Amino acid sequence: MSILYLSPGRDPEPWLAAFARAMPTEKIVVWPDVPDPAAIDIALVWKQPKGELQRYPNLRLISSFGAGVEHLVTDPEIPAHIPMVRIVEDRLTIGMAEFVALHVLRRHRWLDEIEANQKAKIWKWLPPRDTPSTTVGILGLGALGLAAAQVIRALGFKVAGWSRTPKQAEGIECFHGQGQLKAFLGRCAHVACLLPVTPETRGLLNREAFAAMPRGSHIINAARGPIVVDADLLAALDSGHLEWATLDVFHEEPLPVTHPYWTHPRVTVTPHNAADSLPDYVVPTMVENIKRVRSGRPLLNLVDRARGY
Ligand code: NDP
Ligand code: OXD
Repeated sequence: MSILYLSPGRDPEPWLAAFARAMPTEKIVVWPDVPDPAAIDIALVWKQPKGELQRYPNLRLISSFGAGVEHLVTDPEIPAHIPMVRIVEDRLTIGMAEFVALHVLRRHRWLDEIEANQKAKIWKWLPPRDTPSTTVGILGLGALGLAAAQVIRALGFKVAGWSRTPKQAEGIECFHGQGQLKAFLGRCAHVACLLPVTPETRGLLNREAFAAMPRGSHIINAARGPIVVDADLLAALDSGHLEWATLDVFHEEPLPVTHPYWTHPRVTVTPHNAADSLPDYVVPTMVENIKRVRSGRPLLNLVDRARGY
C-alpha cells in the first residue's frame, strides 16, 4: 500500500525527504498524479478539493498536515468510517506560545510606539504597565491554548482561560461555555484566540464580544479568520474601544491587498505563521499514527467529527 500526499500548493520535497528518513521503504504518491487510487491506504491532507477523498476505496486513515481540521470536517463526502487525526506536536505548540508571548509583550511594553518614536527621533518615556495586575485571556484551553497560558503565567501575568467544557489548570482562572464568555472577556487586557473554527465559534468575536472587553484592550487572533467579524473589529478599533489587534489568520488568505487591515494604524498583520508544521518535527507524529492504524492500535489525536475539532 502507498501513502498519498495531498496538499495543493505546498512543496512536497521537504516532506518526502523527512518521510524517506523516517520510513525509508514507504512509497509516497504526490497528488494529483495518482496512477492507482486503490493502492492508497493513508492520506496526508491539507485543503483538499472537496470530494477528492472518496476516490480511494482502501483508505484507512486521513492525517491533517496541521492542527486545524476544518478542511476535513466540512467535507461531507469523506466516508464516515475513515478516522481523521490532526497534529499535536511540541515544536508547533511551543511556536504558538512564543507567538502569543511575543505579541502580548510587544503591546505591554509599548514596542510599536517606541519603534515609531525612534523613526521620528523622539525620546519619550512611556509609563510602565504593571504585569502582575494585567490579565491575559486565552480563548481555547486545548493543546495550544494551555501551553500559551502557561508561558504567559511564567512571565508573571494573571491568566484566564475559556473553553467549551469545564477545566482546572493551576494558576489559570478557568471559564467555560457561552454563559461565562462575557465574565471572561471583561477581565482581560489581552485576549488571544486559539479556538478551532466550528459552527459555534464562527463569528464569536463580534460587536458584543468586543464591547465586553475592557476599553484599551488588545485582541490576538492566531486561530482562524472566520472567528472574527471584521467589520465589528474595525469599528471597535476605530471607536478607540480596542487599542490594538494582532491578526495572523483571515477570512481570505493571503489577505487581499485592498483589505483595511493592511494599513490600519493599530493592526499588526502576520502571514499565518504563528505556529508552522515543520516536516522534521511533524513527520514522526504522522508515522506513529500510520504504524498504529496498520497494526490495529488506537490512534493519537483523533478528530471528533460531530464536535468539529
Ligand atoms: P484543541 O482541539 O487542542 O483545543 C481547542 C480548544 O478550544 C479546547 O479547549 C476546546 O474546548 C475549545 N473550544 C472548542 N470549541 C469551543 C466552543 N464552542 N466554546 C468554547 N471553547 C471551545 O486545538 P489546538 O489547541 O491544537 O488548536 C486550536 C486551533 O489553532 C486550531 O484549530 C487551528 O485552527 C489553530 N492553529 C493556528 C495556527 C497558526 O499558525 N495560526 C497553527 C496551529 C493551529 P474543550 O477543551 O472544552 O474541548
Ligand atoms: C494549523 C495551521 O492548523 O497551520 O496547524 O494553521
